[in-house]
Amino acid sequence: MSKLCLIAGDQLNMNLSCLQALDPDQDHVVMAELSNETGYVQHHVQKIALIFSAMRHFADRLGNEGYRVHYHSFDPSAELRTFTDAIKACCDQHDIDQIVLTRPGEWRVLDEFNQLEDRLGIPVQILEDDRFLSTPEEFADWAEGRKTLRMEFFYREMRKRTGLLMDEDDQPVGGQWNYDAENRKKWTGDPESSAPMHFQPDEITQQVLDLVAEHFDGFGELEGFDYAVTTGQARRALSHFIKTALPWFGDFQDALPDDEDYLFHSRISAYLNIGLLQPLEVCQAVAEAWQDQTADAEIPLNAVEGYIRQVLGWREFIRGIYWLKMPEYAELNQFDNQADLPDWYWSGDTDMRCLAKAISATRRNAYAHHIQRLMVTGNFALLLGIVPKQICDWYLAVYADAFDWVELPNTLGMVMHADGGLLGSKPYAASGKYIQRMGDHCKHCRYNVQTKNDSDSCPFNSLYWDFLIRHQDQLKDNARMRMMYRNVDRMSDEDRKAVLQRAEWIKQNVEDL
Ligand code: DLZ
Repeated sequence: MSKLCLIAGDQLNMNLSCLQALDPDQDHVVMAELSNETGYVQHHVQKIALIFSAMRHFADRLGNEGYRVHYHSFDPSAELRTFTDAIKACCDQHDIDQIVLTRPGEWRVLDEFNQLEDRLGIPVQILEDDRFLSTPEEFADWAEGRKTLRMEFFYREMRKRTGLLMDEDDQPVGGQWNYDAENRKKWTGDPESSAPMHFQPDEITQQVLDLVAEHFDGFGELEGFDYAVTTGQARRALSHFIKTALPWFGDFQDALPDDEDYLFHSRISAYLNIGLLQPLEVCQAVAEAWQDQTADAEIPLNAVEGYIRQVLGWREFIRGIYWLKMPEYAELNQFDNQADLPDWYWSGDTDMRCLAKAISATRRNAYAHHIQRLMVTGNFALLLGIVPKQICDWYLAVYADAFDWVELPNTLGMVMHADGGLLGSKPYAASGKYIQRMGDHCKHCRYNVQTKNDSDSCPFNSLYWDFLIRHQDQLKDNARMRMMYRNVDRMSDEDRKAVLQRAEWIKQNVEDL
């Protein structure tokens, strides 16, 4: 009699709770490359390659450490398509008396796991995913009785709980919890940008790249794949980021330069989200580098705090919201959006320079940084009024780090404000002026960012006013929107009419922008 555990493609960590519950000498591990998982959205081909290669490397490591691993390589014609099929195949061949799983990253999969016991007639235990620093239950306790859920307060609790960036009197180091106000500088080329560490594909990765090229023709470019695929490599990528980019990460975190894919961003999120790195080790490495000043230049506190806030605060907060509110959360559509996702979100074929650049970088790298996601592709989707499900599926597909628990609240809540403000206190709606302020896309764009009603006006501009006017009833009493609505009130009737007309034209001709 023995146990079986299944390790999904985003659970690749030796400390995973279900692995800890196994006796390697007699129990079984199942891993499977599955058409059901490659097919629920049109994943970026590099995302599939990353997951398959990291899974294969992880399975090898488990094998070397004495585990009995049953690994199913991708076969498009295989009857084995789902997690349930893979588990059942192992149960049919071995005398399994218990199935042990770790909470998956998606409600859909948890639902599948919850049905296993009835389907297979074998007891199933679902353990907490302790790669995270807080559990859904702890988050629910924290959220209980609060009128609004704000990341900042949750983050402070997490700082206290972990002791990260806290002084000996249990106060935040430097006297402030949050240094975000210092993190909004425009970048003009100095200091030189730093690229994330590249990894040359090894034999396993090359086999995966060949397989993906043969069987998948979805979104993005496979050429240039250079992700880390093992924990060892991911740790080197983290050290490289700390040494070469962390000192400037904070200052230029929101910058939007025209020709930089990464600037000082780390590209660590994919490694965290598939399990190659653990959030605590990332935060501790960053905090220690600041304490010991081990980078190429002085690491300021705003950079360190900003980075740790993303991992310890935002990432955990987002996951808490996901498990607190699913499955109803996925259906929310506060603004009753009806517009379809323009086709050029897939091709990048638009004259709007900021969007074309963000999408072409996404096609090349399966990555865009957070301001491209929030204020460029996201902002346009919000202003245009794209159906939340369509834009959420797009984000889930195109980024290597996108899994439902992280992508859905970020897109539906933060980007689209479709949860009515549960997650963010106001919609992140902005005109082209914001994009102009943060970078130099507008200089190279055929649209004029200075105007809003002309035939060559930046589409963000008229759509921005149109968005404010359309949703006035819902948003005008929001304290953080008052200034915007004062500007709406100041508009002449003529101006208002012209802006709405131009916005309507844009909506009718969105595929041709
Ligand atoms: C995203 C993904 C893909 C593309 N392929 C697989 C796969 O073949 N096998 C697997 O175990 N996991 C894969 N994943 C990750 C799963 O979709 C992910 O585990 C669930 O969405 C839960 O987060």
